[in-house]
Amino acid sequence: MSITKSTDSSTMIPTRTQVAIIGAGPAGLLLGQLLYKAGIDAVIIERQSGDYVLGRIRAGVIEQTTADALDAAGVGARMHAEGLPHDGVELCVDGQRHRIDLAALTGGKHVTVYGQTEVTRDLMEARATEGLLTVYEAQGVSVHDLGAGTSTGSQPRVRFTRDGVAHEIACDYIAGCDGFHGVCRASVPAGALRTFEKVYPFGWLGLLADVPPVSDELIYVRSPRGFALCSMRSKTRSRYYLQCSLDHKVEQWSDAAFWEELRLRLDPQACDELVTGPSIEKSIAPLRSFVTEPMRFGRLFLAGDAAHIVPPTGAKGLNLAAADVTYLAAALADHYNGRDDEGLARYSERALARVWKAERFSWWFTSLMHRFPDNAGFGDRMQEAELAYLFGSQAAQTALAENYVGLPMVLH
Ligand code: RFL
Ligand code: PHB
Repeated sequence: MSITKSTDSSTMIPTRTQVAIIGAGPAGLLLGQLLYKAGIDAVIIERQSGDYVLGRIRAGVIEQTTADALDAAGVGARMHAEGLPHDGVELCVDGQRHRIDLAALTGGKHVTVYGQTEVTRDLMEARATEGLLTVYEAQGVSVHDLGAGTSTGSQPRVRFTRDGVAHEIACDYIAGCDGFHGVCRASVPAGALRTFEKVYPFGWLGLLADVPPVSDELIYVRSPRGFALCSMRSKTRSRYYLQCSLDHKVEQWSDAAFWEELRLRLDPQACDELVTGPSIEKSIAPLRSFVTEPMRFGRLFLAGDAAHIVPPTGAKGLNLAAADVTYLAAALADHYNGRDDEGLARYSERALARVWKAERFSWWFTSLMHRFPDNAGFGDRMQEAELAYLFGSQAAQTALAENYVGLPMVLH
């Protein structure tokens, strides 16, 4: 059984569904599974191939609320078996490491290190097992009749082409899970949404390699040469990042140059213990904070990166996407079970309350740990004072730990 195959023939694509989900990233796939569990009919429409989606190397840290959502969707088994529970993280500042004891500071909470690729694979597999439809390689996807300000009878539609055949799916609701560059947010009339944005003057160069991690826990590094992160996917696969200039191209970075630069940013013990090897993947990601308000326009609900972006320093992007679709799935279940529409009415407000707190944490952690090109002088001293305060204050460490393991979700 291929988990990334969409349809055997385009005749299988229906003309109607209850919820059309645009995008088969973690937000769209998890929403699809939660809706299936609630007995709600949904089709996922994705512009890329399934293999392309699985090939994207992204997040690695799963909060407890995300793990709970994956369990609720019936796809948590492999994460529990293969994921690595982490009770702490380390911050390395100017060559000295400080451990933040996440479990002790949060009453026993932890995060799980389990790659986004694996989460995606588990969700795709569950979808294929249940025979649920994902239309991959849909071209020219467009959304219509979103219904804001019209009568309740309005019926949204999704149009696209697959294998040269044009399709239209009518639905009750559209879930815009199509990421930052997707079509859903862009289809809302100008002026109906307000956006907030901060672009950072650097990127992250990431490298994946089949070498054992340098340490049992993640190390976030602030050094005079810039930020670095030592992360992992398993006990035999490591993920490292280096802060880099935005004009750098990935082709400029040989594996040898990457490892050499990483060594220059690590503490002496990590340098001694670092195991290097050929890269499996290397890529550069820009860093951005971005929020759309509200996360709804009529019968279109935005979720995940389609509605907001965080810089990866706080490891919040995938987790926010999971929280959004947990709110949305519960709201749609209440609607279709005839309970009430309060969840749909309050979706944006509830999701945004959590989003803004994660935006604040990701911005704070990014600002604390990176070298800013124009920061020499006062800005550097502020970082140093903040770090000295953090390492000397249990209250400050508790604030970091609470945010890192993930803030609670308020469902009702
Ligand atoms: P995605 O994953 O971007 O998926 C959107 C999907 O929509 C498709 N699409 C369309 N489909 C149909 N029609 C169109 N017109 C379409 N336009 C786009 C796309 O092909 C895609 O398949 O968004 P989603 O589902 O909201 O998930 C968000 C997460 O992927 C993202 O927030 C995280 O990866 C962010 N992130 C991290 N998050 C964490 O929680 N923990 C981490 O440790 C973490 N590390 C990271 C990260 C992101 C990174 N990069 C590369 C930005 C590390 C990095 C380096
Ligand atoms: C990752 O492993 O890709 C990762 C871990 C923690 C972060 C960001 C990315 O904060």
